[in-house]
Amino acid sequence: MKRVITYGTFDLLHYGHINLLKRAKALGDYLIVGISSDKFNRIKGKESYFNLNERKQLLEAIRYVDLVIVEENWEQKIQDILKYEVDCFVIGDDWEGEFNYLKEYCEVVYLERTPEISTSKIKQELNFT
Ligand code: C2G
Repeated sequence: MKRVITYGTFDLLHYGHINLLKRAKALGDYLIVGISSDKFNRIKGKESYFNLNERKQLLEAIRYVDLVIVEENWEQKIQDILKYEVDCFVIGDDWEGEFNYLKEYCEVVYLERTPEISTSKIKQELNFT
């Protein structure tokens, strides 16, 4: 069984997120998603509309997602990859090159972002600051 992992905040879940998760799952048989905690979001400089539990509930309802774990920091990826015996790390190409250090442990794939949609765009258009 080929195990894939990805990470993100996944706030205000939208079709760009779903496109990423769908393609990530297609690269293997089992998809793990590391969802950023509210505390880690602040470290990333993000303020999510939905809190961790609300975002986790949404992600767990997606047919492509097999397991959701919590992402607490930048450093946990290697231990996650080892712990869950991950074969492939996937993330959007807005992160192109940032996670090449993981190539020592698994495949690293950067997938094209879905154009025209983002959580920040949704917030701006709905005047949510
Ligand atoms: N994404 C996408 N297309 C969009 C928007 C997002 O493909 N239009 C992808 C991103 O590239 C990312 C995933 O969806 O792979 C989740 O996006 P975010 O929630 O913005 O995640 P981010 O804040 O980039 O967190 O340690 C990694 C970080 O936690 C990644």
